[in-house]
Amino acid sequence: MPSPNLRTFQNTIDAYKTKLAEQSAQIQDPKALDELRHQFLSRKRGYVTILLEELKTFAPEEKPTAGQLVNALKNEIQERLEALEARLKAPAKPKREIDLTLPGEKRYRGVPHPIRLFQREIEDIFLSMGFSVEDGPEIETDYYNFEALNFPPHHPARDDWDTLYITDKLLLRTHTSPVQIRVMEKQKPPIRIVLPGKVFRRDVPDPTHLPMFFQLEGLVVDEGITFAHLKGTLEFFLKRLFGDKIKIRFRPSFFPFTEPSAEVDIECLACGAKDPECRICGGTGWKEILGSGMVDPQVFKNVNIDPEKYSGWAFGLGIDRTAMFAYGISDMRYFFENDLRFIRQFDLK
Ligand code: 2NL
Repeated sequence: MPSPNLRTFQNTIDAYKTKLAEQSAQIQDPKALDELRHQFLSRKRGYVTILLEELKTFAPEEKPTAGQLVNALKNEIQERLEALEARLKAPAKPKREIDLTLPGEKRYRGVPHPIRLFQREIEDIFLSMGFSVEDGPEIETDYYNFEALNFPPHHPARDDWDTLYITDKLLLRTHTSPVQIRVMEKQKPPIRIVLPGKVFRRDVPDPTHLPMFFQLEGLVVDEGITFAHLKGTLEFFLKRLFGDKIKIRFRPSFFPFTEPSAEVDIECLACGAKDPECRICGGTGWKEILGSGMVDPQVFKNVNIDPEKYSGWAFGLGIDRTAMFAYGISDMRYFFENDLRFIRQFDLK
């Protein structure tokens, strides 16, 4: 049985512990912490010193127990003081007053590239006419890029489509036409497709040429397809893209894979066909927008479509070139300089 003296001693120590916990919770600054330390640990009048004095009043057999009680208290005080000190030293979290009436921080979320936007505009017009959008490889074989399209090996017509060869037989496609061949090999008429994609030519960059650009080709194959379908569809397309009032003309031309062939011009939007010195149309008042024609029977034979039964037409346009004209951009290289001040102007949604 502990003596009444030891029990009182124990109660006093418990009371100090409670006091320590209560006071620690209130400490906000180093000065208050010093006062707390002084109160508990001061050599002269600190609580621990007083308790150690009291030890003398215990009988020898109770002294070790009483001493352990004081030591435990002393350790607890020291631990708490250290923790408080660490807390006060830790950098204070900056208090940020939030003003809910301020407008939010706008995050820049990125926009589709202008060429992609323009490509989608074109795709949407053809999708609305029942065309579908197809895709194919950018590295092609000589067969798909040239031979199947009626360019025999060493034919001078290949000079206009000079490109980068990977091996003798593999090259970077010079047009999206190889995809049309691939589609016609797999899918029999009726065919109504458009194919957008990257194409490559051995060109030195200047305001109107880049060694890589974007092309979009279209192809329609079915029984009874005539030049009238070509003309009507392309006129509808150009009016949707440039407005109902746009003037359009068809000019005879040549492509190895179409016969007859036609180039399509629209009136110059830069000068309204009024400036004889116009830098965009060269004073002609017309701007070439696309090439087109009736698919050459030889191309149909190459993909096992019977040219006696089926006929079709195709067209091709440069997406970047047309976007330059539509948006009034003077240099094609702006598209690929990645200057966000340029890129961001086009996403108006
Ligand atoms: C242009 C001219 C053109 C075609 C592309 C084509 C494809 C097949 C068969 C027949 Cl598989 N034709 N494509 C036809 C005429 C013109 O592109 O100036 N492109 C930028």
